[in-house]
Amino acid sequence: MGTRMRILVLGGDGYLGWPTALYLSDRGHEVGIVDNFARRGYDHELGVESLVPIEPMPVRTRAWRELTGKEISCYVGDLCDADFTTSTLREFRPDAVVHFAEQRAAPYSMIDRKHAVYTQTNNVVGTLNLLYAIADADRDIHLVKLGTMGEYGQPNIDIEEGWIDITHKGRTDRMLYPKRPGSFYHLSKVHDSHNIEFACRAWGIRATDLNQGIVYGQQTEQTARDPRLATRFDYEAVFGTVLNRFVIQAAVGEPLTVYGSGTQTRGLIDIRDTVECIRIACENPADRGEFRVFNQMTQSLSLTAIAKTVADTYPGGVEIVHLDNPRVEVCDHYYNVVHTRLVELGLKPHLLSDTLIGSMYAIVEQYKDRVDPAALRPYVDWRRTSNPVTAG
Ligand code: NAD
Ligand code: USQ
Repeated sequence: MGTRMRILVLGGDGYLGWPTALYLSDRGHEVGIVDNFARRGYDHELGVESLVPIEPMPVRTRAWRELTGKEISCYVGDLCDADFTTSTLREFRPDAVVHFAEQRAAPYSMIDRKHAVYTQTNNVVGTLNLLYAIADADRDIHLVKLGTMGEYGQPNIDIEEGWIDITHKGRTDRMLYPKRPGSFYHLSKVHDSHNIEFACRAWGIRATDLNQGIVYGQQTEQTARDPRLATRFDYEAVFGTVLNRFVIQAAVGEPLTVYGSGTQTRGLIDIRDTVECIRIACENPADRGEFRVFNQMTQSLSLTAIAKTVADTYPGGVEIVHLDNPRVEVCDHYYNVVHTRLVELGLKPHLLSDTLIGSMYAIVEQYKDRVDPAALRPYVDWRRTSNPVTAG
């Protein structure tokens, strides 16, 4: 390993933040976690829970200490509280801050006005407070921010890594790649990207925006060491993401719910690659004043191809249904994404395989009694300005 770094993981209680904190700690870095446990609150609000039970943070960190002798310090608070954010940075003195701490479900942001406003306030204000905290505490701190492939939408030209050279009326400039996202959640990430790029120019901050595709899988080498270290596994229609949902639907004998034609294509990434991408980004910081963008995905697949892959690997019969699409999204479109920069820095991708899907079936089998079939049905319709908060 190279230099031991101090890394603060914001949103470290979440699906990706927790495995990332363990991975970085395992690699010898000094890790701290920040979270306000909002995600556990959304479960309560929606009347759902993770398929795999998750332990409270003190139990998680104690288990990690027992198994490895390593400490992970935890700061409980809200990034929207500027004093908390600045004082936490001053106290922990990170070399890098990994920022996962946002409301991340597109359907949650589309429930109604209140949820859209909450999502954009939480995400944009939290990130803005963080930018001020870095500028005031130490401008050398490298911000590693989780963005999303959905910022770009599905343009009819190749998607570059954040920046594009445009020639217009005979003049050329390097500009941020144009964005056309598909929900108020995805829009919050676009607003963040613009704010971060400006902070890099204004204050000389160093930042990496990771435009990540849809993550699948539930275990990493570290979370698998003890059930107390498990991360969440969402399957319901608001927080459950497509591949994870399809695996769980297949395993409990429910049809796989493809929205619309299924010709929509998305970028995907295995959770084991997510944690490695974060390590790579932290250990290879952006330059002072640089706003660097990596497209953090390893392969593109249509929804139909994802459903077929899952159905083909399940030993029993699996039905695939096409539901009226509750979202407003383009179905037939061009999709060609450049995603070479993380590979150039050493990422060796795990592509979607039968073995991985098989190991996910084993996890579902263990907890399938916890699945509430009613929670699988989508009920947030993009065309309405008011939707129910819970299924049923
Ligand atoms: P998650 O909801 O499981 O985790 C986010 C964590 O942030 C939660 O523990 C939550 O309590 C915390 N949080 C939210 N707002 C906060 C605030 N204001 N202050 C402090 N803590 C706060 O989400 P996830 O799936 O782990 O995703 C993490 C990040 O990665 C998100 O930014 C998301 O947009 C991005 N991302 C996720 C995926 C995916 O497929 N899961 C794909 C691409 C990008
Ligand atoms: N979909 C189905 N059936 C389902 C669920 C979803 O067909 O049962 C479709 C959706 O219509 C959409 C696609 O699958 O076309 C992806 O939906 P999703 O819920 O898996 O993912 P999305 O809403 O895009 O959001 C997720 C994460 C978000 C992250 C994003 C990465 O929740 O935090 O930013 O993936 S990306 O898609 O690249 O923007």
